[in-house]
Formats: sequence, structure tokens, C-alpha cells
Amino acid sequence: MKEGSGEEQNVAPSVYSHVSRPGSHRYKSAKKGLPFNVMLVGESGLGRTTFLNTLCERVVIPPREAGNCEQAHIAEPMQFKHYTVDMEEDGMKIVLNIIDTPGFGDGIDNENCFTRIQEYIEMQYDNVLAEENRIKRNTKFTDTRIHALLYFITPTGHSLREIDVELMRRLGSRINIIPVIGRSDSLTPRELVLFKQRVMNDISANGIPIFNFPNSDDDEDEESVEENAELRAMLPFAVVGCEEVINEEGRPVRVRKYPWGVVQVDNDEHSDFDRLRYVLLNSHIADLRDRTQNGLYELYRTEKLSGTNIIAGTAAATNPAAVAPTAAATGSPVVQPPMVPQSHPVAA
Ligand SMILES: Nc1nc2c(ncn2[C@@H]2O[C@H](COP(=O)(O)OP(=O)(O)O)[C@@H](O)[C@H]2O)c(=O)[nH]1
Ligand SMILES: [Mg+2]
Repeated sequence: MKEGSGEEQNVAPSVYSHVSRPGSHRYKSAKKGLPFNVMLVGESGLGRTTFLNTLCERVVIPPREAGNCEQAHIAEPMQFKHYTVDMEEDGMKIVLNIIDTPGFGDGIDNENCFTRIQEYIEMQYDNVLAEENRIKRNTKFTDTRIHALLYFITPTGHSLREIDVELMRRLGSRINIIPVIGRSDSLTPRELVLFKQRVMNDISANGIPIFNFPNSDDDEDEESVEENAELRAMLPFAVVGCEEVINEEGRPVRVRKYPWGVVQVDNDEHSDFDRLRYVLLNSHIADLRDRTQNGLYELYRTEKLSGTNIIAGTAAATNPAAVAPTAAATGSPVVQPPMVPQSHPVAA
């Protein structure tokens, strides 16, 4: 583990991290662990399973076994698969709940997948809404609202495809979407820069509301504002996953080995994986939870109770986490609409 700047608060929570980042205690301690619910969406083969195993530093989902050749061309319906992993990050216990969606985008018509994912997300909101309206609260109620959706983009080097635009456009007003490029080691550094730009231009041109590291009202110190701008410019995160660990000068390094060289998963110069890991489990876990509970859910609640449908209309304009153009795409900072205040808190 490389030493950081020498400041005591710097930590490298993963043994694989190459850099130490500031220890972030922006979230409150939770005895049983802070629940954090993440959904993984993307076409098969983009590395969702590998990403999850890499993130959790253990085999959460075993590699897929070869199926029956005769049935290989028949797409199975999309499923929602749940995994719960106890994590510890920077001294903080996190209960990571993952919802994987194998089968997404595998068929010819994906309409059903979009609808089912939207319904799934909204069902979690409906459960909270029902709980808020109960006279006697259920003390064992579990909040299953999803705090982030990682959308895996195929590393085509061209631009977003219709399926990507459609999925993100539909769901961006309901959930914090973080776009990631799967298997990003298939692009050269130059291709990657151009591809990232094209993706962000497409996101901007289509008015897709993604989570693009907005500065919140109480933001805060200059450092957070700077950090958010830096993260915004990195979007979409280029991820590489792997399960192989080698020993390099006495320390474990996770690599993808090729005949011509190795890709170090946790090396910032090779992939954005380590930065994304830190964003999810450390620096932005509180933001993602807050925006889900106080912004996106409140918007849904207002919509549901007033009978309006914001998502079908002017979603990008009304979504609190909505953003279209990014600093990377436009060269100018993006202003975030204010968050809707929370009126009926439910313990998470
Ligand atoms: N080149 C490359 N291959 C990857 C990466 N992550 C996973 N793979 C490989 O891609 C294939 C599909 O990965 P998997 O995690 O099962 O994808 P899933 O279908 O999205 O869950 C496997 O052969 C993985 O070893 C990556 O970052 N880069
Ligand atoms: Mg998988």
C-alpha cells in the first residue's frame, strides 16, 4: 500500500488501493451497518458479476456456468437477483444490498425490461409510502429504496445506443444513475477519452438525468465542490474488473493479465474502478442515500399523491438529481435544481 501525503486522516480502505484518499466520515455511524442498496443494469457480458466480486473483494456471484448449446440463442426473461454483503469501509460497517438484473437487454424487444425495472424501483417507494401512512409503524420495516443504479455501457467507442438512452432517460428521474463503461480496458486511453466525451454529449443532448455529483445546498467546503467537479469530469466511470491477485513487491495487486501486459484494476491510471469504489462506499454514500430519500422519493411521493406524472413529461427539468450537460461536455459547471424537502421521514 502506497503511503499518502502523510496526513493522519488519509486512508486506503481497500488493501488493493494504490492511493490513499481522505478518510470521510460524512455519514453517521450505524450499529448494524449502514444499508446501501445498489442496482446493476447492463447487457450480459459487460462485467457486472465481475465488478460486484471486485467491489466486494470476494466471490459474491460465482462465474456463470456454460449452458445448453441448443438453448443458447433463447433469451431468458430478465431476473432481479439479490445479494447482501457485509462490508467495512474506513471503520464504517455497510450492509451492501445488490440487485443484479441478468437478462437485461438480451432479447430483441427490451420494452418489458424497462417497464419492469421502473416498476421495481417504484415498488420500493410504494412500500415506504404505505409504511408512512400506517397508524402503527412496523418497527421491523426495511427500507429497500435503491440508492444508486450503475448502468453498464458497452465499450463500442462510438456513442450511446438506443437501449442505453431509453433506459437512462426513463429511469433518471426515479433513481441516481451512475453511468459506467464496462470492460473499459478494450479501449485505448485516447479512445476512452473520446468515448467518454461522446457518451456525455449524448446524455446531454437527450436530456438524460443522471447523477452527476451535484453540489448540495450545504456544500460546503471548497474541497467538496472541487471533488465533485473532478468526478463530474470523469463520467462515465471506466471500470475494469477481475478476480486475479498477483504479488508485486510484497503487496497484492489485482490484475487482468494479457499476453502483452497487465491491467491493474485499482490503478487510477488504468481504470476508474478504485475511484468509483471510493465514491460508492465512502465519499458519496451519504449523498446518494440523501438524494434518494429526500429528493427522488419525495418527488415520486408528490407525484403519486397529486396524481401527476412528472416522469412522462418534464422529467429532466424537475428531477432534483437531474443534470444533463456536464463540465466535461460543455466546459462549464452545471447548476443543480434544489432538492425537495423531506416531509415524512422514515427511518432507513
Ligand atoms: N476485458 C475485460 N473483460 C472483463 C472485464 N470484466 C469481466 N470481464 C470478462 O467478461 C466476461 C463476462 O463477465 P461477467 O462478469 O460474467 O459479465 P455479466 O454478464 O455482466 O455479469 C467474463 O469472461 C469476464 O472475465 C473487464 O473489465 N475487462
Ligand atoms: Mg453476471
